[in-house]
Amino acid sequence: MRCRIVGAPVQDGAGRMGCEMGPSALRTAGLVGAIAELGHEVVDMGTVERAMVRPAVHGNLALKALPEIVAWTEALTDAAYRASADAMPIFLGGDHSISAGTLSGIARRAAELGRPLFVLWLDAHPDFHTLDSTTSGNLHGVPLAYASGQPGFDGLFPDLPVRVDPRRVCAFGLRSVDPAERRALTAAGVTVHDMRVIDEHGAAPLMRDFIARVAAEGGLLHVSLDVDFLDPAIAPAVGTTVPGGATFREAHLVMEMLSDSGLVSSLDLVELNPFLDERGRTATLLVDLVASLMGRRIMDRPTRSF
Ligand code: B3U
Ligand code: MN
Ligand code: MN
Repeated sequence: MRCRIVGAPVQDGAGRMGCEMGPSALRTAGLVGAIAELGHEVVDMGTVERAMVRPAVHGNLALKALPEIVAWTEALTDAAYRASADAMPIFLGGDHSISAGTLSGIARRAAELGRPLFVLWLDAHPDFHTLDSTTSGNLHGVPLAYASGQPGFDGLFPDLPVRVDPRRVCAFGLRSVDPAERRALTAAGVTVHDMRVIDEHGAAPLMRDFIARVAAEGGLLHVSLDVDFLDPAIAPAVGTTVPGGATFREAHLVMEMLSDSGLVSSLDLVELNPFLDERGRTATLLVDLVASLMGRRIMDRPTRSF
């Protein structure tokens, strides 16, 4: 596999500062080496620069840093489209607002390749607010709604070249969903495997079904991994901790199953706030999860052969 590392040091979409340091922490934790060690070709493409900021106004006065996030989305859409030309891009956030751009660029690429794009959204939150429905005003709460063509972004966010079909999105690990998001997720047809569902059925059968669906349609799969998908006890370096997250073993299993599938074509690593970390343990865990996704195994065989 060919990988491209793309730094996206965005922090204006989160409620507190620090995600800007995410790409540095992931590099310091050895991301590039961990991927190369598994036999992949990996090139660190460096850091995306924000586009020029233009004034942007919206009636929702709670919105924070709208012109900045619009400018980042513009730059990241372009970067994601280019980086996905002949390789698997790994985007280092940065808060989750980066996915407005990464998804939009990847969706354009998938459409050009004539492949349906599926999205696995690993997160405590669905990030399915519109500019009108968000009450916190933090724009890391809107990227999935924007990229899947929900209304109200027109004329402010960049025009979407191609939208992500929300019926091909699986939100996995949710446990903090606002009422407006709940309604919109259902109306849009997003598959929601919230923590209740995961507890009842187990992560493995749910993942197996989703992977089978992607494979059956010959799809590409974009994985968006928010640090708060993980339980805060194992991943403290995030501004929005929500108890009851994925365990170490669940998270690695998800990554290993994705690896076995061979379907993952792009990845976001988002919301790492190194200022809140404990001696780099969250950054290190993320690197280990990426290694599992890229083929690191306990024994030298895929689990599915048993
Ligand atoms: N839904 C809330 C909380 C939130 C969303 N994403 C994160 N937090 N990381 C909001 O602010 O929109
Ligand atoms: Mn998120
Ligand atoms: Mn989250």
